Amino acid sequence: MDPYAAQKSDKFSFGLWTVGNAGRDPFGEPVRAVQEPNYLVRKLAECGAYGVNLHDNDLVPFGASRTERDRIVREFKQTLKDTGMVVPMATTNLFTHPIFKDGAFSANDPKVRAFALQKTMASIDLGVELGAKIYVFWGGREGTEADACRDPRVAIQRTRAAMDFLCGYVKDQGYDLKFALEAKPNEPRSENYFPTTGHMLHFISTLQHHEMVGVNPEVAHEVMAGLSFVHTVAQAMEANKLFHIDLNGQKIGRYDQDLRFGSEDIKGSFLLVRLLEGTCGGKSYTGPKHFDAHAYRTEDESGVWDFAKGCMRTYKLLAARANAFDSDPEIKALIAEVKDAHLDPLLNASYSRASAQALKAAPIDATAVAKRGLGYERLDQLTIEHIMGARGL
Ligand code: DIG
Ligand code: MN
Ligand code: MN
Repeated sequence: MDPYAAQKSDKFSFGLWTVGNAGRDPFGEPVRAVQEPNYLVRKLAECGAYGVNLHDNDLVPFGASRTERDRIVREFKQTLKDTGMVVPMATTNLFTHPIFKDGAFSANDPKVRAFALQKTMASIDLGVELGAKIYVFWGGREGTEADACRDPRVAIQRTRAAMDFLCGYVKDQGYDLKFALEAKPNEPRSENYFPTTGHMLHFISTLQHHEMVGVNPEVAHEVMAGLSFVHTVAQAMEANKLFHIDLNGQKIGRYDQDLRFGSEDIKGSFLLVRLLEGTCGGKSYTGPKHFDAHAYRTEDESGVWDFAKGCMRTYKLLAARANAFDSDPEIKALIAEVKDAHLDPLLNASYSRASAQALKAAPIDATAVAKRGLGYERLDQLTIEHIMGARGL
């Protein structure tokens, strides 16, 4: 039995649009057949996946009648039942139809903003009907080219109004659903509002129902912004706002590549899995591990399933190495908390005049402290050796 084969208990999920990606890009036509959603679900189940995510129109074509929509949903529910797959997350496609060419919630035309709310409410109904507990908002076209087209503050206010309204809708419907906001710095718009997860974390704090809203950080999107994805996720976890996550690979300084997880920046991927699995101490992430990625355009259908299995297998390989890493006595010694019996009580207590006086008077020999080596070269060399299998497993 392959110890790194995916199991449902791993909670790996894929969007229909990921393994269903037909290979179209801005410079070329599709290279693969468009697969039917029920077929994709069955194949994902065979690969050991736990869940499948979807935009409304990944399953129900834009403009479908209610009867057609209900037939499609009925068949899809049967496939979920037959395969034991679940729908952990749903989202709205607010970027393909030309009506969204100037954005959705932040668009200048009130008809567009109203249509976006209408479409999102129907899509939330669909997601809840399929069992989704998380609802993602990726503002793909919420942005600008001609930046004078609207005051960015108005875009923020319109988005806040939409979020507050939709949270109100979820509460009014009595849905057990949380929102997860996904940031991206640009593409397809020249500049996107709320470009990073950090911007989203602040924005959430300004919402009427902020308690039901978290983030869905994506590796590629934070890397596009030149940021550390591990630090992004750590801040979201520390704020108890990591409601979902989009895992993939990305080379820095390029368009949104949505590559197979772990195929780029193996050390960053290792440190991310270590953080999510909690082997480094602290709370682990227990939500669905979603791969928002797709196979290279060079691949046929068998390459798509190589891609899907590769995402999950790499995650499990890195999780095993993270366990070995944090069980390694030398690592433990290198990263052990530095203790100081006199200063710790002062540093860990909240402010008091006494502690301020004591800190002012504390005898600290700056020259001696500055001479102390931290051992990080050894630590990082051992990190590389664990990742390369030269140490640990
Ligand atoms: C792209 O990174 C976005 C869309 O695919 C979707 O809205 C969201 C959900 O993972 N990610
Ligand atoms: Mn992406
Ligand atoms: Mn994504």
